[in-house]
Amino acid sequence: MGLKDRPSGTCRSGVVEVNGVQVFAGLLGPEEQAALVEDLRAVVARAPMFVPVTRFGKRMSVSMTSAGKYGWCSGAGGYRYEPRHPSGAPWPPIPERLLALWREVTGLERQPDSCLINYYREGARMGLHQDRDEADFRWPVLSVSLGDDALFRVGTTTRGGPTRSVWLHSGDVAVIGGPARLAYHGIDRIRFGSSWLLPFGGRLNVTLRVVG
Ligand code: MD6
Ligand code: FE
Repeated sequence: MGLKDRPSGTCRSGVVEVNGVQVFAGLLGPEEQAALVEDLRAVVARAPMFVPVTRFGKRMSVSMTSAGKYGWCSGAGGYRYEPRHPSGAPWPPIPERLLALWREVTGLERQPDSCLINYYREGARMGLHQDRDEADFRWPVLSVSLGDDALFRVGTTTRGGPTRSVWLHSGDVAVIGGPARLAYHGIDRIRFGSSWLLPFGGRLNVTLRVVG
C-alpha cells in the first residue's frame, strides 16, 4: 500500500507541518494501532522496558526499550547506540508492520536498523533535544504515536530558537527529515487518560532510524 492509497476522511486526518517536521495526522486507523501495540508487546516481552539515566545521573521520566540492530542506551558515559539490551541479549527484530510503515511513508529502499520505544506514564515528558547520535543525517527519523495525546514542541536547528507546538494523537505519524532533521524537539506533557488504546493509559512513541 502506498501513502496515497490510504482511506481518507478519518477524523483529524491530513498532513501538518511544524517547523519543517511533517505530521501525518490520523494516518493509522484503530485496527492498525491495536496491531502495532500487540507487536510492541512482543518486543517488550523479549526486551523489557528500563528507565534510562541522563548523563547528569538523573532518571528520565520515560521508560524505554528498542528493537533492531541498534538500541538506544544512556548512562554515565552519555548516550549511545548499543547492539544489546542491558540484560546482554541482542534486541529483538523490528516488527514487520513497522518496516512496512517506514517504506510506505518514506519511500526509501533502505530499511531502518533501530526502533526505539518510549513509554510515557502519567506526568512523563521529554526535554527539548536533537536526534544527533546517528551516522548520517540524510536519513529521516519516523515517529509513531500510540495512546494518550502528547504536546509536541518543535524548534529550529539552533538551541533557543522559536518553537511551535502541536498535539500528537494516537495514530499520528511524524517525519523529522530534510532541513528539519536536526530540529530541537520534545514532549512537554501528555494528556493522561485521553486514549483507550493502552489498558493502563499512557503513551507509546516509536521512532525508526537508520543508525549505522
Ligand atoms: C516523542 N519523540 O514523540 C518523542 N525524535 O515522544 C522524539 O524524540 C522524536 O518524535 C526524533 C524524531 C521524531 C520524534
Ligand atoms: Fe527525538
